[in-house]
Amino acid sequence: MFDKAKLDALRAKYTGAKETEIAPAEFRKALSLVFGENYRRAMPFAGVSTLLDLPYRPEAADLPDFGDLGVTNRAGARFGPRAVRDVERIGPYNHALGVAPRSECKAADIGDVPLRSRFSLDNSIEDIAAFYARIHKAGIKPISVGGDHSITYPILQALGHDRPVGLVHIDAHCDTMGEIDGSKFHHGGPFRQAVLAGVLDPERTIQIGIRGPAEVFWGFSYESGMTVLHIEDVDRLGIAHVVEKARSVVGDGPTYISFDVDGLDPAYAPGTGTPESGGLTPREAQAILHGLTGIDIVGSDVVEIAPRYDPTSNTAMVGAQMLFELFCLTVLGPGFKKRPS
Ligand SMILES: [Mn+2]
Repeated sequence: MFDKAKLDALRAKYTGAKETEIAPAEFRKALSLVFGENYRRAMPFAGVSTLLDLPYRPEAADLPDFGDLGVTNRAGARFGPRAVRDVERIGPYNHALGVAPRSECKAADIGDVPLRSRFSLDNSIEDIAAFYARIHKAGIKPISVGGDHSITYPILQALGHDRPVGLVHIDAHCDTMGEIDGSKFHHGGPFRQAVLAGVLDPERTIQIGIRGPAEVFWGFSYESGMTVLHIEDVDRLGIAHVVEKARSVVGDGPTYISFDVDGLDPAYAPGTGTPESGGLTPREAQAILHGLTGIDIVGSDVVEIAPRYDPTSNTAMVGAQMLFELFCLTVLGPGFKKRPS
């Protein structure tokens, strides 16, 4: 039978109370983000959509989205950022990592990278590199939404300029191909270009979830010394050992995380340009990311969300969730300068 004294105590505590005052201490920061200064909860369906509901501050550095001139097959990733901005109710608190990242840092949606021409991939690569060079110089750790995977090369050009970075790369594809149709810039080759440019350390690079028929193009991964975990390796090792392997490959140095949604099985993320059956589940991907807490993340991205191939919008939702996980990992990294309170 329900105890009367216990009921009275619950009534005394909860009647007319503000969640921000009575919740367990670890939730209070997150709750104050939810309720704001006036103790009014914002309506998730109202207002202007931004990435992870962050304030929109394009003037802050002039987080980005992009075109999809670099795709080899189905286009549409240019609509990825808009679809991710439309996703509501991700965060603010991450139970697995015990953090509400927005209360640990200054973060904003800084808008889209201004591109000179929608028709020139080469110009766009230069524009992205210049944009991220400014961000990097300002000490900002960018978390980006593509766009197709060709964006990651110019981002790495900027972030790896001073010293090559390490990489945790979740994807169905190694993306270390060479030229196609006379262009070395495309979504199948950013990591070859980044190694050749001296901005990515292949010995500190791990690629996870690899599968599909394009394997014959990825010899560069092996020859340069990258660690390649095919989906069968993930099954064989189990997630805990995948995490252990990833941590030992990237070590303590500066590390970038690149998350292609096609690393996930198309059952969960069909809205992408080059889907491959037999992929990771979102839970496996989250478990891998959660295992990376404490590594020194200098930047990250979620790419290849092409919403038009997914009328359910699940791809954008799972992409936004991964973006949130990356945001949490970023503020839990050793190189992160927490906001003075
Ligand atoms: Mn891919």
